[in-house]
Amino acid sequence: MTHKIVLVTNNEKKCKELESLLNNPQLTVKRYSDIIGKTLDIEETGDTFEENAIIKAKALLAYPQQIKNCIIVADDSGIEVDALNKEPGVYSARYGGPDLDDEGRCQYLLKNLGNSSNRNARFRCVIATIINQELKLYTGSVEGQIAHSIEGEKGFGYDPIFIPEGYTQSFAQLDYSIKSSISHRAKALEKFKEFISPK
Ligand code: ITT
Repeated sequence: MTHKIVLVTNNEKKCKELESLLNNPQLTVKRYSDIIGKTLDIEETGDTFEENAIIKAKALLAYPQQIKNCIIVADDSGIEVDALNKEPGVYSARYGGPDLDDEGRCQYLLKNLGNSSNRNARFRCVIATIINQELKLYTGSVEGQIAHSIEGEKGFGYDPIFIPEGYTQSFAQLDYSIKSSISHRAKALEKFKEFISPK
């Protein structure tokens, strides 16, 4: 059976990753803005990735005609740094204020971490799906270390300062096939794909 999936995100690079990870002949993947004809400014008021993923997914329920027979998929994700009391966490997209871009947020995190010898960190992802009004959550995480400087140009967000466990280079340096097999998002989506299209 072919499923029609609607992705709820305004982050172009995250959207591309989701599309690539969901690449499967049984899935038709659409962007929510193409389905409802506009973008939404969804306020992420939750204290957890779970709450924010649910807020994003539920925002589309206001468009019942357009989303008829679709599976809604929303992603809330971020990076937790142990020596920064697990910050920025759910505030990853807003870390350091609204004027910073991805590179600025990486620099800000590196400055706050300083020369700390504890550089343990992890990316977390919660995928919220709604199928026929039924909400489900899928989680994934990947452990690693914060680099001492920005390294590499691939990916997005905090990829240039995150070195996944078992590697010596950042997600922004490593071949994308590595991130797409071990990332927080890949792990969460794997569970979702297994649910809708069991092998
Ligand atoms: P949407 O809410 O519209 O999906 P967003 O960018 O605001 O887009 P989040 O609220 O989930 O998304 O914030 C996640 C932030 O965490 C994102 O902006 C990145 O900076 C970071 N992040 C999440 N996944 C990442 C990844 O795979 N690689 C690098 N950084 C990531």
